[in-house]
Amino acid sequence: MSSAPYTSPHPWTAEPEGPSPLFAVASLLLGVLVVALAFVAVFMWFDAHQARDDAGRAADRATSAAAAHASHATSTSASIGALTSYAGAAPSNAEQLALAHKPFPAQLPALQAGQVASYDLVLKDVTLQIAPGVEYSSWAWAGGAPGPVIHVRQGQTVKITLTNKGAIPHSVDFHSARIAPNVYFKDVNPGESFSYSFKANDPGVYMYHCGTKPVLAHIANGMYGAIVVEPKAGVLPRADRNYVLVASEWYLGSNGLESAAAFNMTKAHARQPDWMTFNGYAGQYVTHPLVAKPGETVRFWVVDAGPSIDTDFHIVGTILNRAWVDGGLNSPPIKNVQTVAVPAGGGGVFDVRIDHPGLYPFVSHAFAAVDQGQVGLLKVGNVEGTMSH
Ligand SMILES: [Cu+2]
Repeated sequence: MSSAPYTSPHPWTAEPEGPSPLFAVASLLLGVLVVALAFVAVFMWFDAHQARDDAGRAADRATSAAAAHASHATSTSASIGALTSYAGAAPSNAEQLALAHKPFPAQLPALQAGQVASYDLVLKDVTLQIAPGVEYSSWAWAGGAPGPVIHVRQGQTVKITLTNKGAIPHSVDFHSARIAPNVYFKDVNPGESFSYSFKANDPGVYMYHCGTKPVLAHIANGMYGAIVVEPKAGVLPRADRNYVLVASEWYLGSNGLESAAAFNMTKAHARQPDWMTFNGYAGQYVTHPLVAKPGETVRFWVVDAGPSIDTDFHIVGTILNRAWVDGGLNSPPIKNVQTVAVPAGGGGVFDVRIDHPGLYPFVSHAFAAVDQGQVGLLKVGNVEGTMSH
């Protein structure tokens, strides 16, 4: 005996006891409703989460503002929440102050004789002028920021002694060294000294800086400098003058006119500096130009200390005859170029020969940097006056 094959009365279901069409439609609608409700619930959760975050941020801002107000906006970076720009702040006697300012010596210092070149670096919390009348509470070097220019010959052993006269631990990281950072770039406690050596095998111009966390704050506060590792004698074309420029940014928690400004981490994270400088002081080589005679070859050793913004090195009114990109001197230079990028944490070596007397501005051609102070003049020949560009 066999039963007739089963045939479902409902083509949309294979279930022997399938639901009625009405029940199926109702189920479908219910399903859609459940899914829709789930979406609504998820959106509401997101919305609530967002609102809570917004409220949290607003509360943080309010707390920060109150704290900043209470501390006159100068004590700590964490107390400053806004991105107010203090670019261009200047007292009425800014011009006299700029003239009275003693510029950071840009001339490449002499080499030390012998197999070992020894350098003592002293870290110190000092109040610096970073623009005419603008004071900044830095963590920098005994002589301010940048640190002393170090000049060694390829093959020399560089002996660094770091003494920490600051209030918190610091360290020093040399980009020209090939040594274990955990061993040599270690934190040195206040009041202590630490020495290490490395062999300067790689010619070029390099950054050195404090590498203690948060590195952004330590560099932005002034803990950076340049080391020139000159190739063996006769390798480079002759230069009549050598100038070292260290580009950097300053992030201020106040305008620095009434009292010294402190570092502002919010602006540093946003990469919104108030001032940008060569060798630590806005426009110092506009009022005190670097000099050359017509026809001389001038070599610029440029480091961009950042901490975060590149420098697009350019000299107005001429073309860079030779450019060693990224500061390494093992490769041949590129020739006759207008602008060369120097990355944050990198360097560049630039030769220029100018035949006609005049005032030739050197700039970062990312022009916001010029307005913020990263500009100087190369005065070729005996020409009068000054110019800003
Ligand atoms: Cu430091």
